[in-house]
Amino acid sequence: MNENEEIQPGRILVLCALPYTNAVPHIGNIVGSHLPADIFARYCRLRGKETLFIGGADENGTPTEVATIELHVSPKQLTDALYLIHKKIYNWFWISYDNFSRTSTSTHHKTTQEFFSKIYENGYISEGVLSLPYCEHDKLFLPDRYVEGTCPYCQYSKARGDQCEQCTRLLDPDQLLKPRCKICGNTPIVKESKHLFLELEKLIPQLDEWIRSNKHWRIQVISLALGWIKEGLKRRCITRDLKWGVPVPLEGYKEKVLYVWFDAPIGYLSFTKEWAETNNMPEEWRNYWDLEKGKEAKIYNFIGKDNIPFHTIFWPAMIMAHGGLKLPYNVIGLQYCNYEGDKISKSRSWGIFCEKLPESGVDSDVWRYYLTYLIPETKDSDFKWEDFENRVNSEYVGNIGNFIHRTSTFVWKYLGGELPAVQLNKEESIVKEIFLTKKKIEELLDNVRLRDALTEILSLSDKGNRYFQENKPWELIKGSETDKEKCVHIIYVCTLLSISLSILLEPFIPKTSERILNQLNINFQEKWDSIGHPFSKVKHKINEPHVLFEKLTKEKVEMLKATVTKMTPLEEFLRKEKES
Ligand code: B3M
Ligand code: ZN
Repeated sequence: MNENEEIQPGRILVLCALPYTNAVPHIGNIVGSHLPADIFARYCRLRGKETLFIGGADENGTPTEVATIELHVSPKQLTDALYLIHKKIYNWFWISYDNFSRTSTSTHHKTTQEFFSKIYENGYISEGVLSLPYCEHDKLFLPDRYVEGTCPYCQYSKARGDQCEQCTRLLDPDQLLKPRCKICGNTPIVKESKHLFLELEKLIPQLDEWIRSNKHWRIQVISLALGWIKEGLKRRCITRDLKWGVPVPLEGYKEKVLYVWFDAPIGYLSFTKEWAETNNMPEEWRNYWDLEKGKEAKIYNFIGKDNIPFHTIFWPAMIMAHGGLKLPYNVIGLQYCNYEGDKISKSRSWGIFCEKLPESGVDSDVWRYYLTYLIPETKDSDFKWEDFENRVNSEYVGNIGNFIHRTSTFVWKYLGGELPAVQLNKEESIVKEIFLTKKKIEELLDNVRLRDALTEILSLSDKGNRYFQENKPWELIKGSETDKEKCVHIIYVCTLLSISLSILLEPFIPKTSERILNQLNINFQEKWDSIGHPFSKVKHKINEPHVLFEKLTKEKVEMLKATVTKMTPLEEFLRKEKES
């Protein structure tokens, strides 16, 4: 990424990939999109930007239908139950969505159908007949995810009809070698069906130019995108022989629905519209999406690497075909997060599954802290229990927690909870460090380099601990008047540093940041700009300090391991849902 990228004036729209609600989220889903998107959105708000953070459930298409066939429930029953579970988990993690909606809402259906009609009128949709895999046993056309087989490019044997998970290439079901029906395993026959296609070829020059112009994108995202263009884009089928989804608003196709990857990205737009309507500003969405009204706005997409082709080619092509709407400014394609050295897998129950986290007795910020290190920004990452325990105990509690706690308890115990206003020397090295770190963090976060930013904060806190240790305020307080004065000065600086740290940490551990500021009795209007500046002109009283950072004991970790690595079968959720 371009190192000189700086957040400019104008609105920011942060979009997180819409999770399929056909399963409960695991830790990889949090680390791979919701958490990084949230950290970035919180940072933008802190910087005083008008920021909107949008997400929602991707409820349509074969992923949902496959799950319902296996579970013997209707798509509505399944998605209703899972929507609530997803929402509860993101709330628990303090993922600060302004709107977390679902693709089954009427606004979404309406927006999608209008979008389709516009592209159709603009001449980017053509008709064709497809020879599709049809399962005679299940009496069903088998589009995308119903068919599995061998990838013609990389020979991966479990490629899906829409995409190969191994080489990430987009596929059509008829390209698969040795196709099988996902439901019964039989070899499908081929049957003809009329379908609609998005004319991607027409947009190649425009797409190519646009991708190349995005110099600030991560290199792996650009090269993947350009690679697909080089391979040649073919028109892509956008209708499916399914019942669950957004009906195609065109004569002759009304029995079919739109392809899930056609309607899902439109969710970004429809959920923004919904947010605007709910807040009684029905036109406000234009300030983010409209080419004219939203000129200054920037759209950031946070997605997993398998979603890169859809967000750098397919969705941008839809936007181009539609006209009048803004393209993403940055597509942050994240790699995968593994669990103890192996790919997270629901079928093998390998990973950390989020449904039990809220009741696990460990604060969400503890998870957020560690998970930030696992955000797979440039390469795959790996959750390891030992690393989790070490980082939490030595860094989160031992470094940051220790500094903040020793400072506030000192104020409380030795200074009666009060700090007089102090003449601050900006040249003092530790004060200079605060400003330097703030500047570095701005640079990093403007460029969405989240992990490095957290490391910088940690290093500032480390300097704070050393400053405290070297100046020995606990000795000074017992000394002469001059010593006492020096002690007050040092503790004032440490309090200033505590405040600065908690503001810098806000995007990462928002709940704890709030608690620290409450404890220190700080209530700034412009938090970010206050960093490093004297926090009081008169005597300042803090509130009684409580322990905000607690070490993880071995027993606690064992207990966690025993609960959160077990996946609750979906049947159980659906049963509970019915009972309540
Ligand atoms: N639901 C894929 C996924 O969950 C898909 C993302 C849609 S973003 C518009 O990985
Ligand atoms: Zn079958």
